[in-house]
Amino acid sequence: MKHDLALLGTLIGLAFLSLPRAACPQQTAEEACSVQILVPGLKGDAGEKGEKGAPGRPGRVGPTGEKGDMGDKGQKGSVGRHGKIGPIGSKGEKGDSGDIGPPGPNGEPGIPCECSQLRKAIGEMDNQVTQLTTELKFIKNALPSPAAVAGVRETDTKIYLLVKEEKKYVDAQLSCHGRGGTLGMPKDEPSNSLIASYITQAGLTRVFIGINDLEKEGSFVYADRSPMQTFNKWRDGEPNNAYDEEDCVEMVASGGWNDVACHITMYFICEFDKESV
Ligand SMILES: [Ca+2]
Ligand SMILES: [Ca+2]
Repeated sequence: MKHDLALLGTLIGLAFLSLPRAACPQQTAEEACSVQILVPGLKGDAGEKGEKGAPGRPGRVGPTGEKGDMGDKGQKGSVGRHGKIGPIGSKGEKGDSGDIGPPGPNGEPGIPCECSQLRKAIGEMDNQVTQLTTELKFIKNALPSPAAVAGVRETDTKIYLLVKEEKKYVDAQLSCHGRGGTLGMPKDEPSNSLIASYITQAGLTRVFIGINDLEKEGSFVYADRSPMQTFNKWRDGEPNNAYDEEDCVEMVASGGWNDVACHITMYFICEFDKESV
């Protein structure tokens, strides 16, 4: 509407200026020309249709729409690649025992023997071993040394036993032999001293030792028949073969030797090799 009014005002102004002054020379301009100015011109013909305009600018972004309905489920995909090997799991519980297997084949036939007698002998030996083991255990635990218990003396190679039974020389030698040894044979100073102290500690004054000249007068040998060497411990004036009957030898508490009659009786010393015990 505003455009239309402005267009109308412009048209009116153009019409007023274009009027010729000669059309009303006798009258004033205001009286003669005001009637004609008020008449509008004829409407022109319609113009040709204009060309199509350029596209308009894009509109503003609209508001977020409502959530649509869930679509249909898609098809199952193909199998994926193998994953990495996982860590080792904890140990499982022990399973149940399996069934008992079938019996094995028969063994080879045994060798015939006097089994009943052997079993009896073995049983007796077992009992003895048990008893000895018990006694030895007691001895080891309760006492300072086996030697002290048994009342013996020992060196690196020998064991000496003082037997407190009064016997003649020959019987004494048999007694020692029955025990696995001989009458004591002092063949050097250490062994002689040991036997002497043994006698002293036992409170004795004399014992038979393994020396004699039974086979040949004046030719003394040891109980193992070995000849006497340079070592000896004869007391002063001995051997004297008194009464022509002294063919055996005693040791007194001091360690000295004296030839005496073989038929008298006294305690005696036995000697054992450790290797043969
Ligand atoms: Ca003699
Ligand atoms: Ca004598």
